[in-house]
Amino acid sequence: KWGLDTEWLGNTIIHKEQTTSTQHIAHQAAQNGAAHGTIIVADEQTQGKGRLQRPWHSAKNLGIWLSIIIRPSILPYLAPQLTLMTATVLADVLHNKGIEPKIKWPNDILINQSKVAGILTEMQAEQDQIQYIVIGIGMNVNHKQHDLPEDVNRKATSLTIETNKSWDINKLIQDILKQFEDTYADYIDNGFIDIKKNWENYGFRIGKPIYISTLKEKWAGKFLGIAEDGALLTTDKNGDTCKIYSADIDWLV
Ligand code: BT5
Repeated sequence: KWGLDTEWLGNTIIHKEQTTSTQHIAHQAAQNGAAHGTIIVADEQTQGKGRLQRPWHSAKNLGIWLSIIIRPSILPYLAPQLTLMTATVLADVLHNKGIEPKIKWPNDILINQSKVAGILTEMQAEQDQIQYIVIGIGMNVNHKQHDLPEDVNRKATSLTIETNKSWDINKLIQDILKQFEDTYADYIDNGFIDIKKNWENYGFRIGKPIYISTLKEKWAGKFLGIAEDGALLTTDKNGDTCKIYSADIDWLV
């Protein structure tokens, strides 16, 4: 049915017409032993989620609401690299279709400065061993403006709004999973180096001023790039270089 062109990714696909969140189903499946490469995909989510329990708007049949279970043998502290890797996967797929996406650290894909997709990476680890990671991908595809949420931190958009045509969601899923499998193979074989380079081609605001908000504070810094481990490299309040692992960034437009 799905017509995938992959070797291991999506060998098991759990499809739900409607579910709370594909992340939720993925955690359950992974805890019950679901294989590396299992995919959960929904036509509609009633409780789609972003980072920090924020809601993710997931309208019926209009977008890609998908979670991937992987079981990599990497150290847990490197898991944020997989968010950045997935962002390059989505950016490459869109780029290959003639769209010019940007990646906003850590997990947003933008087209014309509006958010078209987001990534949510969740990990289950014990000490230095990863049990599994769930990578959630949400992409607005065939939404018209009125199908999108308005109470969003950054203006939302969809592929249809940006390109004035409708898209085949199944084909996009095929392309994303193929690109994910290829990029993941490179990551496992060669580490983060190629991905970092590719990320920096798409990275939004590199070299420019940004606002950084962590749970504790907010300040203005300069976006210096990303570190080998996937952290954000920026300047702190004293102008010294620092590494940030978890934050939201923004900028003046
Ligand atoms: C994200 O979080 O961007 C991660 C989104 C991951 C969604 C996928 S869908 C499949 C899987 N199952 C799930 O339940 N989740 C994953 P974050 O950076 O925290 O951004 C969340 C913010 O984006 C919200 O607070 C809104 O402001 C905004 N937002 C919500 N829905 C949106 C949408 N459809 N398009 C654009 N922006 C949206």
